[in-house]
Amino acid sequence: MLSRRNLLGAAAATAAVSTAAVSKVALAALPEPVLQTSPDTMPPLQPPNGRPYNPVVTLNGWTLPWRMNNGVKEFHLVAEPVVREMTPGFQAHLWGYNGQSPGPTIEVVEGDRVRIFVTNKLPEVTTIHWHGQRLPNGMDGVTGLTQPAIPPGKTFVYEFVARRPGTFMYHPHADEMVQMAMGMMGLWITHPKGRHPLIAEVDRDFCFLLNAYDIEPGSATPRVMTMLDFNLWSWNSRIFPGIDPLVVRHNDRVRIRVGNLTMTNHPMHLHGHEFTVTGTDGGPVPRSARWPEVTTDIAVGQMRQFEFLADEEGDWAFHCHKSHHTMNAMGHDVPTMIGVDHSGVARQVTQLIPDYMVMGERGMKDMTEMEMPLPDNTAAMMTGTGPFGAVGMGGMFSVLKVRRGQRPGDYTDPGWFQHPPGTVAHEFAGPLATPAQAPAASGGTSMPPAAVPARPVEVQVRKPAGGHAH
Ligand SMILES: [Cu+2]
Repeated sequence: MLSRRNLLGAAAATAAVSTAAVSKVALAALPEPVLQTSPDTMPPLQPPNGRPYNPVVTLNGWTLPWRMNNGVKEFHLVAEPVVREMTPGFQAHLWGYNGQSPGPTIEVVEGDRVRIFVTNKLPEVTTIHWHGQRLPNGMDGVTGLTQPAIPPGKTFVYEFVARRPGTFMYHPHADEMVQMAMGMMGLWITHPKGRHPLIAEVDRDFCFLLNAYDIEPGSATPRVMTMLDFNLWSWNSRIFPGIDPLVVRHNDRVRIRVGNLTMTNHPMHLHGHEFTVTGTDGGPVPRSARWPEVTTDIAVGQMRQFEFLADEEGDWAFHCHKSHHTMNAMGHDVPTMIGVDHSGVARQVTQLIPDYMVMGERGMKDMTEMEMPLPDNTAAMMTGTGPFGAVGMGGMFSVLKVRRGQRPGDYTDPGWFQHPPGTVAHEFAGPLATPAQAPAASGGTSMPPAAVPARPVEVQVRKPAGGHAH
């Protein structure tokens, strides 16, 4: 048996093995961990020391303060169980860092020497992998391969120079399936030192991670064995309407950085503007390789940063374009009832089950207004209220709010957009026209009768000659 004294000695030896470059003085003085439990979007953390940079805004998140120690930026991450409000009324029991899932964003500057203390308060081993970074192999955080796992109750230290500017993330490389399904992840931004030819200076710089959970309505802990059939699609472990709007000033240059740590791809779609993908976790995209988009697909384990000029005022939807990802917890067993008249059945069932409700015979939109009793701890499937009624969305959905009156650096929600008169789609009030019938080719049938034998069809392909037709 090891005595307590020997145990401490063993721990110190383990730490020394993995952190040969760290001085004993640094180890002796562990920085106080900073905790944050509010789900609100925190204002950007202006750097109090070190090289200056323009900080990011983590959607429904925050940036971890550091301690400067002889020119080294020291951070302290604590891996621990957390309670995350995913949307008002719905609390999830997740694992995260420093009081939250995702963990805090780490912001440093190209060339910074960074030392990160990682304390494990989980019931099992963990590590942290610094996704996308150039670093010494032994700092890469892969359990068993590049370091011993961090046992519960122990603190390890990572140290490296942030060599490359860009958008990165961190997550465990230990029991990953469980630990990422439980919400362990965070963003890492390395700002360029000075002006960079491929990295534009922007007025607003937002970041968030795509994550997904499978939490049975009425319960609070994710099912960690789920591979594809997640029921909560989130940004920074928040679901609409719990995701804060991205508030910008009219004509701001805006950058949005998104990382995907779910099990599927997410085509991110912005309304009202075109954007350009300016960087990935591999670095800035060469200018010659950039093109305009309104949707960019983000595959698993990828990061994308995209930029645009916010020159159209309004409340612009910004969401994943997979329609199932803009919904909240749902029963996947709900049959499609569109077009089925089951009022007779409903009457009979109601005699047995008074609360029975018929759903979906006119589509599912009715569910947005339905006063259906929900279990205590869950989110409505399609929810959110806008100035014109129910939004009928959930999951990976938010709003880009572009306002003339927004002050520089002000991220407070300006409320709903006041549309100029005559610029909102409205009911047509004129006389209705009789539907015109498009001329049919033969006898009014839209498909050729089956009896007609198939004949070879001659196709002529003509290249445009000379000028194009207009
Ligand atoms: Cu999606």
